[in-house]
Amino acid sequence: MLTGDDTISAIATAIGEGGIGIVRVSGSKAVAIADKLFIGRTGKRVADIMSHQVVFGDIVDPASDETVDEAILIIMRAPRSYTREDVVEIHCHGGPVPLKKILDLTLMLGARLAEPGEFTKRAFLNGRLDLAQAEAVIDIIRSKTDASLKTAVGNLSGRLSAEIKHLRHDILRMIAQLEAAIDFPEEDIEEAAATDVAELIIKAKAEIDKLLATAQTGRILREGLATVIIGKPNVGKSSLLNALLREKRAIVTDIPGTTRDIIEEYVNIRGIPLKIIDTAGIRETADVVEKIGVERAKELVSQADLILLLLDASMPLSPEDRGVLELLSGRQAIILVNKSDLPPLLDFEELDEIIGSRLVVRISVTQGEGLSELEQTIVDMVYSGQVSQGEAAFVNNVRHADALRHTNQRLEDALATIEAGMPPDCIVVDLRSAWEKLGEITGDTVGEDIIDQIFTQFCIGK
Ligand SMILES: Nc1nc2c(ncn2[C@@H]2O[C@H](COP(=O)(O)OP(=O)(O)OP(=O)(O)O)[C@@H](O)[C@H]2O)c(=O)[nH]1
Ligand SMILES: [Mg+2]
Repeated sequence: MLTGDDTISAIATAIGEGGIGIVRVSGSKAVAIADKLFIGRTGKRVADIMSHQVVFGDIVDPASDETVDEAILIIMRAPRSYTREDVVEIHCHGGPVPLKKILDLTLMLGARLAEPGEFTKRAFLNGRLDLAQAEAVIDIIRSKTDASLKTAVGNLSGRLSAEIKHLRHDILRMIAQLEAAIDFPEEDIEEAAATDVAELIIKAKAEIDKLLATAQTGRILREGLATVIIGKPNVGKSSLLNALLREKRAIVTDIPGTTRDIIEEYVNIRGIPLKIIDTAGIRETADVVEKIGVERAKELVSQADLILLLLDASMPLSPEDRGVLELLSGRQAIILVNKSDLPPLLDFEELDEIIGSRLVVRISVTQGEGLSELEQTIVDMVYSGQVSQGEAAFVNNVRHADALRHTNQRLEDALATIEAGMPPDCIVVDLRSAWEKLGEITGDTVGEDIIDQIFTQFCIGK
């Protein structure tokens, strides 16, 4: 595939003040553009600089001959570059003004402003990366913990892609086997081929199931475990958020109804990113602002991966507590009995009757007790025996998981076709469609709309 011959340019570093900033230019005119705005201290022309060499010099506005900034220039000639096109990187001082001026110069000299993700899109279209690898690039940039980084880096290096390629290869071999059998008119040869293929399909399905088993953990590592803290007013929800964050983020007072809005923060719990939300205490209330907060809290509960429900050990269960406990039905939750440093008044037997086999952890946020047990409980829940801790998940992306599930469905169709004693060409139709579904992951068989959708999630300059 060709990417067109226009040359793109963008500021590749984050906007703001920094030690250095980088303007990146990619395309057939990249070197010519750099030649017009860069004067090397040795006087060497940009066009004469060897690929992958670093030169020091000045960025000079050709219209006014004014020096914009000192800079270092790196030229990476096609195909040995990120996009596989000619790429020039201009490393200048990391301020918004010099960066913007240098970017403007490149645009004036014939480059076009890059769209979000366009460098990586070109890398994909030019075969430098497959689609799963390109998606891993954004996952690396966005990774929230070491564990999420590890999965993303694994996928950039082609870990998932290798599995997918291997599965697609297996399916192609099955197709070939069936097609060879079609050429023989004897019934029993067709039947034998179908029996062979059925066995291979079962094997392939098992491999896909293995990949899918990592999907839930992978998604959590990538997006964060959506966690809400709920409980009646004053049980210590905001105190818990602060303790997990190890900073005083939310306001804590002894006045019930302190938190009125929703507070959302990322917390790193032993490598698992938690997108943790502190809510307004849930109770019947006449206060309009608080009421909205309570409604929102209920809504959040319905969307959460994990609910941390707080109770107060120093008080008997109240109707408010029972109301909050009712929200849990069918949801993954840990019940935290807080304030266990105070004289206990909570009736645990009564609680057990209501909650059955749900996990209960006794904590005291102010004393820092039970928090490490809570962290371990969360870790165990997330990994839940499917992926051993420390081993990175393969599938961390909903798109990939969906494609794998669909592939499995098509493989099941193929099995049903075999079961029904249909001729080999019917089995081949199902297998082809499974093969195509798998190809969506690596981008071998994917529509332009999906490609565009993926790359618009990137930042400009990536
Ligand atoms: N003794 C004791 N007090 C605690 C503990 N945890 C929190 N508190 C106190 O309980 C009070 C309420 O704490 P918050 O964290 O504001 O409670 P909240 O659930 O966020 O309250 P609302 O925002 O009003 O719903 C504060 O005075 C905290 O210091 C604990 O483990 N032991
Ligand atoms: Mg609060």
